[in-house]
Amino acid sequence: MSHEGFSYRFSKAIVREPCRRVVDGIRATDRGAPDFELFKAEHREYVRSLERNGLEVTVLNALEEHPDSTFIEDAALCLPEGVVLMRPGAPSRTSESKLLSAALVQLGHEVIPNTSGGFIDGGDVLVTDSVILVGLSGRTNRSGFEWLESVLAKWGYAVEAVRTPEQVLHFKSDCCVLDSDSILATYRLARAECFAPFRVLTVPRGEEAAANSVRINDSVIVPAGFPATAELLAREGYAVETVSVSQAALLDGGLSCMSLRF
Ligand code: CIR
Repeated sequence: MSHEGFSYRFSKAIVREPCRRVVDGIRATDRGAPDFELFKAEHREYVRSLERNGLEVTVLNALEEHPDSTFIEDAALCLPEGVVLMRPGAPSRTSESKLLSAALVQLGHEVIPNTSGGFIDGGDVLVTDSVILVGLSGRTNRSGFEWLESVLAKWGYAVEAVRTPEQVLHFKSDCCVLDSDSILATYRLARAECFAPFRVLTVPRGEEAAANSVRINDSVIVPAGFPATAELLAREGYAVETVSVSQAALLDGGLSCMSLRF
């Protein structure tokens, strides 16, 4: 059940090592394949920044047959009541949640299997302190949403379906929680008016990718290379850290998708 800070105060995280085949990961626009060694180095830095911010991080082995499996957030949703398996909407990613499930059970987590006939990606699920927003997208459909809603309703969560703008991969590609009352979002998402009771800080134009930041305990981790967003957040009183995700970005991935936080 939610409480102040529920959506950004964490003590643990699970990440998955990028595999060699990460270079074959899905991308909407081909701007070149990521460099495997650089991807790994950036991933290590990412893990360090989670640790610096107080998280105990479990690093799962790379899954060689699953190029996108380092984007672990799409395969599950971690809540205090249990881990809810997602059903990723990209055909090449559907089996990731089953493989993750086995690892989570080994780690002692209560895992709720996905029995939905639809699709739902964790990247479309924004957990805030007061409501869980689910962006319908190219990866998450109405029946995937309705299934998640029914699971979360049993635990007392308010869940709402919203729309992910067409050109955006996942709802959280374009927004993140800053605190109990505030969201960071792109103009195109803020315009969709799905954040009604929240204060919305909009990412300066040209820095849209910086909306995929993550608040972790006392810091907001922002992707490197977006100085206007970092400055905006610092001016608003947030402690900002930057981490480079240049290689994940080539596969439309960002900071939030590379960990499960709880
Ligand atoms: C994909 O297209 O599924 C991956 N290449 C990137 C997934 C990024 N995940 C996320 O935004 N939650």
